[in-house]
Amino acid sequence: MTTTLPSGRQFAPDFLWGSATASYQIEGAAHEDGRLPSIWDTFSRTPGKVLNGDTGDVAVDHYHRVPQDVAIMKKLGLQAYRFSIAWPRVQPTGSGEFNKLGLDFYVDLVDQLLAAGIKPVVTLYHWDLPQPLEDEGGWANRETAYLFADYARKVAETLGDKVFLWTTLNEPWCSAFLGYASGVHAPGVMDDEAALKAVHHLNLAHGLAARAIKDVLGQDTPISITLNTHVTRAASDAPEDVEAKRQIDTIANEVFLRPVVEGVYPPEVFADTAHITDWSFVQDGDLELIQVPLEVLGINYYSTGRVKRGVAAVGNGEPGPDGHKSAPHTPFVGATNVEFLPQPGPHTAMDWNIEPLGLTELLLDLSKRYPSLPLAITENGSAWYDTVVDGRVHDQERVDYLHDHVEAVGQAMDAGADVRGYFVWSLLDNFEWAYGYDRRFGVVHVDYDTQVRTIKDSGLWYANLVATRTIAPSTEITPLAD
Ligand code: IFM
Repeated sequence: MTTTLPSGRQFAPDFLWGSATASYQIEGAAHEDGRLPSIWDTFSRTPGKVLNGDTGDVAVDHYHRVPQDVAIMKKLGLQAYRFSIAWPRVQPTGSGEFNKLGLDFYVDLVDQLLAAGIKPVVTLYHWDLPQPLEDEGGWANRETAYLFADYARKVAETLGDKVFLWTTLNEPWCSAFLGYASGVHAPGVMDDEAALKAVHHLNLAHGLAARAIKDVLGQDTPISITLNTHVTRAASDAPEDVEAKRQIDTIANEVFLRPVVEGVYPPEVFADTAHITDWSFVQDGDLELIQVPLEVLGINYYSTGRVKRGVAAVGNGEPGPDGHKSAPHTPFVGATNVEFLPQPGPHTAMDWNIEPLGLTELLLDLSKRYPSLPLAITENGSAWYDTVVDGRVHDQERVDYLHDHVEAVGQAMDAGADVRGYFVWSLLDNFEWAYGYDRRFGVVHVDYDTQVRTIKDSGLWYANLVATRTIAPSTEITPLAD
């Protein structure tokens, strides 16, 4: 791949540059200091669920390497670090007692970040639900939303105003539909009604947690949620293809966006899913609780999708709009007879198509719909099969990808989108869920045998972007000063 968009753009000094990770993907120490299993510990141990039988037991050992990893962030010049808190580390069974050692780990991480001049951006839930809660029905059980708010309250009391931005949930679409409909993510359930209940209980959990945090830290406390808002196009202008796209938009985007931002469910979702449920699990007053003013809406963007009206109600095994291959049991619940078409290349190692201007389109669409809601790119990046050669990782494809996507953000801002920051996914190579350690997303390479970290060319290029606020040509890789 080469770049397709121009270089040279300069960003304003108040635009925030960071990187992102998630607890189960990097921490390891799965059985230490009181942490108990999450649904991902269980799922990854279930034969056939994760490539090569990989687990997050050790991951990239971040739990034992915080000083080293914060030093790398400082060397890269990062202004902010988005990480998630492992619920089963701070409240091992998901209810009742909290674990001081688990909480201390995050207090220490936040203190080290602040000492390095890096703003902590906390995500409270990035998919590692305590297993005992799943045993009671997980996100299909309303009680999980209330327990999540208790946990959020405790974390807010513990970390206080040291946190720059609180994000309740990461990509609830994945939690609900990959977890409970297609079953390709933990907990591996395939039950469409459970998935729709999970949607509502995740939305409710967001609202209750946001209110708990504000209750503890004050009404002005900055709150966000991160959505992997899908960019889907209709294969043609034919009404049936346009309707196929509408169905995907509804179940992938609108069921989260509309309650969270507007306090309503899209009416179409009730008709689309009437054969599955009557939505009686939505109780009076829930939508008021879900809608909480957001400081910023977090957007994770990787690729695009294209759909047409098909003949089958199941996925076709091709990459879907967020890049996840559609499973035999579709995660797009209620979008009956919709077929995802293969997207033209280039593709990353995940087989996800690369289309930077899809990001421009998404940001503009959201900012037109919600002009007073600022946006941030909370994840963007690409996976490749990187190798270290003579102490360097020449990941030119990733540099090209970042170059074009950062420029795509700039183009959206030129056209009026209010975008406040960009977080590259990911800081470190890590456990990529059902793909295990096979594909690498980091701008820092990790040798999984020795845990040695090597800043890739993409990390060097990104450090230059952060330092200069200017998009250098992707061929310009400037070494870091020691
Ligand atoms: O690794 C994931 C991350 O946990 C959530 N967003 C997508 C990334 C790449 O698949």
